[in-house]
Amino acid sequence: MAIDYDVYYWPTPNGWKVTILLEELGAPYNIVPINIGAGQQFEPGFLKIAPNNRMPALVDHDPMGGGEPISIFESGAILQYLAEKHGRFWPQSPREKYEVSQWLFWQMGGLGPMAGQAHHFRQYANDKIDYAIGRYTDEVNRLYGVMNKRLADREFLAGDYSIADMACYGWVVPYERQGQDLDDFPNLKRWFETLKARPAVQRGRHAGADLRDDGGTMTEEAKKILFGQRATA
Ligand SMILES: N[C@@H](CCC(=O)N[C@@H](CS)C(=O)NCC(=O)O)C(=O)O
Repeated sequence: MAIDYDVYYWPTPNGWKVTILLEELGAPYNIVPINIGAGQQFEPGFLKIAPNNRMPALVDHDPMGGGEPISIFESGAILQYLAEKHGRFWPQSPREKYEVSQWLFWQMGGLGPMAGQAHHFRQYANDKIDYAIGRYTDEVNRLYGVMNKRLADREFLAGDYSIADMACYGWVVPYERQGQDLDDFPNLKRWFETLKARPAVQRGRHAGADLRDDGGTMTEEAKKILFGQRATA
């Protein structure tokens, strides 16, 4: 059977979203490794499909609507595309559709970027700047609180289990690195354990784990590639 999907990927929270969804869908995929610590996100072939030099990106060789292969960057858009194409994990009636969308965008615009900055200032920055560490640790704490309240009277973030849950999960996995304690957020902890127990989530979360041999640390060389990027001509 031909494999429709190429996932341009490195095993990080934004990458896991896509592999978790594909695993949940039972849709076979090829991983095209984009080693961001080695600068592969700047290769011209990749920039053609992902002009923001960030992974993940998806190429669908059997696209919705037919025709030439479709390429998509931005993990939220990839989740929407796959969920819509397969008709799962993103109900399309207006009320339910936008209930999921708002939590998906909340992750894309809030939890992901803030937790990313928390990782940056807490782990990666060579200068440990108290103000920046406090700012992003507090903001992640606030966002965890938002999820915790939301989950007080429901199992999932937006109706049934959906792409909104899949998008958020990977960003809660490294909660300790974000300076958070899940015992402070019992509803969030229960949700986290529910997702963690799903075999597809486990497979997606560990997809391509063998690509990384750095044990989650970052070399000085990788830092030079990843940090201090400016506009190119
Ligand atoms: N909003 C983007 C963010 C993607 C993103 O930040 N990817 C990181 C890894 S998690 C990356 O590719 N970084 C490469 C770089 O900084 O050059 C998405 O969700 O797809």
